[in-house]
Amino acid sequence: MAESKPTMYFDTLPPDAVSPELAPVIEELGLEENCRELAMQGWTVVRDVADPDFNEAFRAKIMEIAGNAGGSNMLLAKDPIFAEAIQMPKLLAMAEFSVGRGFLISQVAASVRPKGSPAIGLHADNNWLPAPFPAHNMLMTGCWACDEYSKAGGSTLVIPGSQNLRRHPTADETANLTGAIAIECPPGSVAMWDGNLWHSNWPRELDGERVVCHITYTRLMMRPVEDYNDHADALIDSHGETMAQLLGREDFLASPTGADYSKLTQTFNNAKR
Ligand SMILES: O=C(O)CCC(=O)C(=O)O
Repeated sequence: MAESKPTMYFDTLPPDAVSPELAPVIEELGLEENCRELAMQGWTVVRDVADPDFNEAFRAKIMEIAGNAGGSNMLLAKDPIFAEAIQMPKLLAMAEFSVGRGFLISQVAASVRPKGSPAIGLHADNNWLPAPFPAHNMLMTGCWACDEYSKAGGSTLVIPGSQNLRRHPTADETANLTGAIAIECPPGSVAMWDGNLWHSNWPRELDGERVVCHITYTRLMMRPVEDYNDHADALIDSHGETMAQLLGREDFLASPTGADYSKLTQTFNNAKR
């Protein structure tokens, strides 16, 4: 039987619109208010993403893999529970709303923060995008709070309104954290934000540790059309450093080991020049 050809769209959905195809899913999952909050304030908390048994098993697995090191990444490759987590229906629906149909997984990492853990530092996750940030969101991060999120417990901090500035914070803004508030939510919730929102986390003052899985979904665009991965080593051997840059080997993205943090600042700087 001949395959039917998809009809070409000639319009683009506005950044805060839910597509007609996604609307019934959002309604069934009770996410209308979350979509409104994510569009209007740049962040939202989705509760009960999984049942308490899953949350408990998820926390235990993260502790097993990352407990001693304080964190881990490339988690999809380390245990099947992460594939289950990133495909929870509420997360997939919010990701499609935020970063569009056909979105990709960008990062599945975990952090384990004991008492006294320092703050991560204020930033917008659009770290490798130049400002002004585009109207459509490019990157959606969800922090799966395996434990209760509170300020004393070292929860995520957000600067309400920063998402409207469509730029990276300055050094002063990063130091001052003016207007910062804590996200507070029960275990098993996922706090999520768009790539524009300035955020960090509070130092942890409580005993025990804060266990979080950081899940980032990204819009599908800006990948190269041609996949040279199988040819990259030979091309770089023959042509050197410029070829390494052209094939994405000189930045911290798409790293087979998760992220090459020695290249992180350089990558973020490149995006601003
Ligand atoms: O650990 C947190 O609360 C914030 C994490 C964060 O900044 C991120 O995942 O982009």
